[in-house]
Amino acid sequence: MAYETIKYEVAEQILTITLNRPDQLNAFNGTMQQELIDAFDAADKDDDVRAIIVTGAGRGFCAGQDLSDRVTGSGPPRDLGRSLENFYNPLVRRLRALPFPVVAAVNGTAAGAGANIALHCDIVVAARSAKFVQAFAKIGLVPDSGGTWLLPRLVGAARARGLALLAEPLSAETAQEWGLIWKAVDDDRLIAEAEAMCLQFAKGPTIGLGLIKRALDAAEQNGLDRQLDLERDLQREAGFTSDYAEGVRAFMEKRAPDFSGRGG
Ligand code: T3D
Repeated sequence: MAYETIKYEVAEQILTITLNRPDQLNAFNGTMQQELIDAFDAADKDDDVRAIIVTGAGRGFCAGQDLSDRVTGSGPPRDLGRSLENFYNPLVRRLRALPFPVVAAVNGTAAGAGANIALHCDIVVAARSAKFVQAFAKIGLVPDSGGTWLLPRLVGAARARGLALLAEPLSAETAQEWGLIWKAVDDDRLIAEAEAMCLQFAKGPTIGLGLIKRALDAAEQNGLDRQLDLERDLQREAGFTSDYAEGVRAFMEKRAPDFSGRGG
């Protein structure tokens, strides 16, 4: 698909979305906001897509909102609540609702909303040279794109407060050590690692993987009783898929399963 500020490339049922404004460290302008939401919509509708990699062109992953669009002159200040309502919040909801795995391949600095959008992906792999920065406090803003919700859940209250209030860059290795991300890898291995993971997903039981995502998302809100009920319902759904039947058959026949994808 042809976009101006992102690249959208599908191969072997894996969609790679590359944020592509490298001179601005892939910061979000209005066009990139629209294009990214559109790309997620298109992927959701395309049964040929069974996993997504999100990465950045050039030396950065994404520097959050493009601040050159936010310089205030003598006019009234912009309503940033509206910006969240119209773009960042729908983007996060769209991303988290995708019914198959999304891997962030964080190739360089991920700052502001760019960091939090990466952290909403199901798996975050980062180049060892990459950094995560909750840059908001440096310009008088509050972590958004779900940052205040994610950070304490991922790294605990003390580290969340340090990251949000100090706004200092966190190295990929420390991010891994703290449990903020899945793993840090050598820079030249980043895309290969993300692709290997997505190949596994693209050959996997896609409906089942989507149900796992739903269960883990719901667990953020549910008590044990509700979660047990939900696991019952989702397991029932998984158990009726042809992929489950194929998984069991393949196991018994000591061969690799041939899962059927999003229709499975
Ligand atoms: O506004 C709303 O709608 C509300 C929602 C807000 C969501 C947000 O994301 S708010 C947070 C916005 N982002 C930031 O505050 C981060 C600003 N950038 C930085 O702090 C640093 O650039 C980085 C820590 C990300 C990277 O530092 P470094 O030293 O590696 O690179 P650099 O030299 O600062 O940046 C390289 C170029 O990218 C530079 O341009 P130049 O001088 O080469 O022409 C720089 O201006 C540009 N750039 C980096 N970040 C942004 C940006 N241009 C526009 N907007 C940016 N966010």
